[in-house]
Amino acid sequence: MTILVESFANYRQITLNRPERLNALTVEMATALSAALDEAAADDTCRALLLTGAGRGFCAGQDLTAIVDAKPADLGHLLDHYHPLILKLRALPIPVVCAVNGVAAGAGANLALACDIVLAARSASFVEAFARIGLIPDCGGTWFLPRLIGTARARALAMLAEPLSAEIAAEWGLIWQAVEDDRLMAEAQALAARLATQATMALALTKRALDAAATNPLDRQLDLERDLQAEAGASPDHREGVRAFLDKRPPVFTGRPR
Ligand code: LHQ
Repeated sequence: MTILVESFANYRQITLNRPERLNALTVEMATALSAALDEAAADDTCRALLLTGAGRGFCAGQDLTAIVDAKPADLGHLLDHYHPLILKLRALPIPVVCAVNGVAAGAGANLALACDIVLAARSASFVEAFARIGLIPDCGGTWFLPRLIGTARARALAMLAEPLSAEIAAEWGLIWQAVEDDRLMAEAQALAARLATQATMALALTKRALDAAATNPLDRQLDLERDLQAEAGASPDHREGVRAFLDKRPPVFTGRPR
């Protein structure tokens, strides 16, 4: 199986599972991942997702053995499998934590960057490897990089294809945190479990607003915030949050829209 799905109390863990190839991506894997995202989204009890990789790597990007003889059009067709996955991850109405357990290269790096909160093991690295094989960063790389770390760093990473350590990635704001290798999964699971107890709908709407902000002018973004706030305000979790604050007790969120 190219991916493994484990269910915990309120969240699911998806593990990319081709460790002998550093979890390099194939169409089969992308299809399985896409189905796993759909299943997670359809399950009301699943209120967060954790994505990680089996073995010593997170994901080495496209499996190069599969494209060695590919025609130019084939590369485009391949991305027809990967790019919808990136959009699906961004639009998922639950938070997605990524635990980058080892090297994240090419599309694998950008798959990690598409997640909401990225933790990486201190020994992990990020490589926008595309330039090494005469390609451009895909799977959102040219969108995520400049937004996360600014154009100067984005251009150098994309053009030089040098590995970036987890620590510098965190320092630059490419990811949330670098953590000790032996603490990675415990911390990532604790984070997913914590997010799974939060007000799920508000988190989903927050994702939407943050993504829209990348292209909206301020006036349109303020209108969007007003509309989404009205939606969030109609949720039982909003009422519970306010009540819990006034009662001086921790809130108990259900994650249900009504
Ligand atoms: C691999 C791979 C790999 C196959 C390691 N494929 N076997 C999408 C579709 C359409 C158009 C094109 O673009 C894309 C998006 C992309 O992702 S393009 C970019 C593809 N990825 C790369 O170019 C990265 C290639 N890999 C590497 O540069 C290195 O393997 C990294 C830096 C990831 C890790 O280096 P090391 O830690 O030294 O490991 P390694 O190179 O020894 O790899 C371990 C094994 O995994 C090895 O196999 P072997 O049989 O010798 O043990 C590699 O051949 C295999 N492997 N990446 N992408």
